[in-house]
Amino acid sequence: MAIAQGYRTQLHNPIIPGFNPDPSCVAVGEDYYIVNSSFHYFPGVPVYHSRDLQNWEQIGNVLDRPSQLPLQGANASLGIYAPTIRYNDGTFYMITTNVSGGGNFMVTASSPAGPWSEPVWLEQQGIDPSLYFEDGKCYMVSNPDATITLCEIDPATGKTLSPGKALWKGTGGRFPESPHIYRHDGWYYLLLSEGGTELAHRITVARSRNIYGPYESNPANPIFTHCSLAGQDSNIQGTGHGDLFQAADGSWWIVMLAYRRYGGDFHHLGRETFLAPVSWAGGWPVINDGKPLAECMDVTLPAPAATPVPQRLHYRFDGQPGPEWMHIHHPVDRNYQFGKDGILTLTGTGKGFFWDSQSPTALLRRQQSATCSFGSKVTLRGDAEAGIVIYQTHIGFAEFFLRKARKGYEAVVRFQVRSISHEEAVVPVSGPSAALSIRGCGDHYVFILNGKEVASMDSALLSTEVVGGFTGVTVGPFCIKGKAEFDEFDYEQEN
Ligand code: 6LW
Repeated sequence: MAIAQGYRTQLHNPIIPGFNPDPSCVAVGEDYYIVNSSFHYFPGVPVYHSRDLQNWEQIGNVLDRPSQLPLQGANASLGIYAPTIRYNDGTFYMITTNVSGGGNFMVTASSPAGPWSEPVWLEQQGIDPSLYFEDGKCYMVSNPDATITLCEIDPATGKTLSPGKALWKGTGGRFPESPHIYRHDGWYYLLLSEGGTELAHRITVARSRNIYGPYESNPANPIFTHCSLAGQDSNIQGTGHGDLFQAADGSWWIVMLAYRRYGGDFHHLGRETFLAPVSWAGGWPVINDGKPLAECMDVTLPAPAATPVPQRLHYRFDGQPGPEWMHIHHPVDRNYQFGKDGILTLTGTGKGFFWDSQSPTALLRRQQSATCSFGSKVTLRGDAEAGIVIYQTHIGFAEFFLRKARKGYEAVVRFQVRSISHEEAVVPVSGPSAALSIRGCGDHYVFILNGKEVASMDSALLSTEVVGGFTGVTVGPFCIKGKAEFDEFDYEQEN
């Protein structure tokens, strides 16, 4: 194969920071698309596009209609698990599992920005389904009974056309998952992750001359993990759940998830999407020359890439919000009014975030850097409770809000950490309006009322290790009860 003539540069990892786990990538010509899992959020499964592999723009969400995404009973550990994106014969496919409603399904589109079809439900269960197309046939793999299993399906109806064939259980690590099949130099490769999505996460691979097996395990397995001597000191941990792809210049790459730790062995931003180069040696894929991932890596990209710039976003809510904005479950539309004057008016439901089965009134986006700042000017209309939130799970969030006091109004900083609900600060304010902002400072947050610091919080208290879930923190305006106006929302982050 020709040696790739690319652009030597420094790659900044993660390529898609913040809560963007379980990445899958497809290359179509010089365009690259990544999808990620979304759990109990609506809309679900973000789609990112890039032409340089460094800078990724969210161009939509695959599941943007309630009919595609039943979320009843879902929480930050349920709902939509790992998606796979593939392209065949002019059609994009996204296959995933809704673990709280219906199991495995796929949707199709002629453009990854959408619209995507209604779900086609699939018979073979197990999580992390993937597709492989060859010679007019469509194969599906997933992991029922902790065994990677292959069947042929009719992609139009989802009907299974061949009985499930057990291919591999992995090398003996727990949770063999995230299977993908590829063809290279006459071999079929079966890429897996084992060890679970935490510290022991690892990527393993097997190969066969026949798609149905038998598959031989790579003697060098695991081919990638930070749960090793080389990786133990890295701040990046949990590396796994990879998907290989070949770029337009012939070079091979892998996207995978990993998380970065803050304030000890804690991560609150969620599992993020990382990129690494792949080479082939002795008929096996080698990831990043066997070296651990780093936040800055010397690589040869297929196209010149701009260095990512810090983001300063100034949201005026004067129309439908962009694709980065999400809700917990399906929103009650009438509770969100996007004014022509850029003012967002939210109406509370009386239910807050400590609630599993209903959508609280909140507009949330991923916190994509540990160093960031966000906030809004909030005005209550009468007896309301509203402000800004950092949300991880229904048992892990921090609210900074205004409410009516016995006399006048007050600003409150309230933490929910597992079973503890705690008011860290209660500060009188002169009227129903105040500027509320939160600064993320890596291992802690600072809460700022009208320009003055009033409280702080360890970000570890909102970490996955403490409050669970498969997600990462999201931030934004919310209203618990009554009505409140938000005069624009600012979000700034350092990379
Ligand atoms: C996902 C599984 C995993 O389905 O975590 O890290 C699960 N890997 O493959 C949820 O994200």
